[in-house]
Amino acid sequence: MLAILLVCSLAAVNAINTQDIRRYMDVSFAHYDHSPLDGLVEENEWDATIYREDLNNDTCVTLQEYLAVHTCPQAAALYHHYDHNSDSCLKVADMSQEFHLIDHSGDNVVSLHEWELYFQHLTQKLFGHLIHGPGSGR
Ligand SMILES: *[C@@H]1O[C@H](CO)[C@@H](O)[C@H](O)[C@H]1NC(C)=O
Ligand SMILES: [Ca+2]
Ligand SMILES: [Ca+2]
Repeated sequence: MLAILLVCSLAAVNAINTQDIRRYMDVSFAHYDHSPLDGLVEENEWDATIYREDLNNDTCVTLQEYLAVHTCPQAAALYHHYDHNSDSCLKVADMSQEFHLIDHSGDNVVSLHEWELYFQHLTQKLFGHLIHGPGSGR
């Protein structure tokens, strides 16, 4: 999924600042928003990204499949974050659960603002030690 490209890009840069993070997030949002292209990310746009990682088409994305698609060192941490019920299968249900976390306002669509908040929290949670910026105390 493109979300991991975002996270990998962020983690790959040593001294990233909050301005870079925002630019990466805006680009990734635009990639997700395509059907329909309406300035919002709908759940179908979010959930569909999992099919590309399901290499054997059995509706379960294993860690092995995930790491075959995403080779950055942070991929395993992100996989475990998304695997909500820890059954070692990323499924549409996991993606759906995550979507509703991103949709903070609960209106079943994700705005750019919700997207930015979510990825700020996610990157802080998983890779906070890598992110430098105003207010980070470094
Ligand atoms: C899985 O589905 C994709 C897209 O429909 C197809 O390109 C691919 O060959 C399929 N892979 C297997 C192992 O069936
Ligand atoms: Ca859309
Ligand atoms: Ca699979």
